[in-house]
Amino acid sequence: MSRRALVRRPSPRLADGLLTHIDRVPVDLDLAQRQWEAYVAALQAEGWETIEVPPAPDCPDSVFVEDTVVMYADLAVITRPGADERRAEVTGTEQVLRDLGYRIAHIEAPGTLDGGDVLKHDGTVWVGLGGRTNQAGVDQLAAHLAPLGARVVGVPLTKALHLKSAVTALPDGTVVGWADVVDDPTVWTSFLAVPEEPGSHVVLLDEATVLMSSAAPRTRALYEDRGLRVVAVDVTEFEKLEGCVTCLSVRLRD
Ligand code: CIR
Repeated sequence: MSRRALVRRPSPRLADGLLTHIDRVPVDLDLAQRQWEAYVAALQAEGWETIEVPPAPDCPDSVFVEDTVVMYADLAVITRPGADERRAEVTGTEQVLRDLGYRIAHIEAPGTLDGGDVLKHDGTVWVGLGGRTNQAGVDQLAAHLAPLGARVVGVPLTKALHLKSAVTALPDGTVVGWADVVDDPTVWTSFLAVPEEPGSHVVLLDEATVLMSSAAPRTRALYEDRGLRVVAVDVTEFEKLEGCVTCLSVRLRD
């Protein structure tokens, strides 16, 4: 199985990105660029080939490429982002995935769905129903993924921007989250509350390795105690825009 990941370099307008739950603080563009390069280098060092989606300099949030597509096996479901300001971002992602040979489907109006709301593990796809993703979006995703055997489950999301701002999953399926922003942890049979908010975001690099923010050292230790290897990166400039490690890439596994 090849391991490839889409990434998209930051827009020069990154500092104008949308904010919903936090106040705007100055963003250091040069530092953001360096952090992005280090993030990409970390993926590559772990054996992931990175593929750049053409930059979208006019779209401040375009670096958060995760929101533009949901991958499932050989199918790319191009999203219809919940924020109008982000709708133009999907074009570049679709073109790259088409050129790579993936089958393409679309979320269409009145549906909205952001990739950051979609958490997949072992055939189950949880989708946060919050400010960005609506029921029509979830229903359309379920229809696209049903032939592939996926079970799509809508979950309430009122306290975080995206589902994956609140929870992600470890390789063994344990869902990890920052309890303050998780509406209903009983959705998951195995839920682990982590001690730091940025610790709830992990990108699975392989069955024993996770990528996470270096802003959560206690959570890192907790994961290491569970036998995981942790790769940590600085993503402070993206965290200022409500982004995290998951939003900055889309893993392709076929
Ligand atoms: C937004 O509000 O859309 C961006 N400022 C942050 C998007 C982060 N993406 C994600 O959590 N998947």
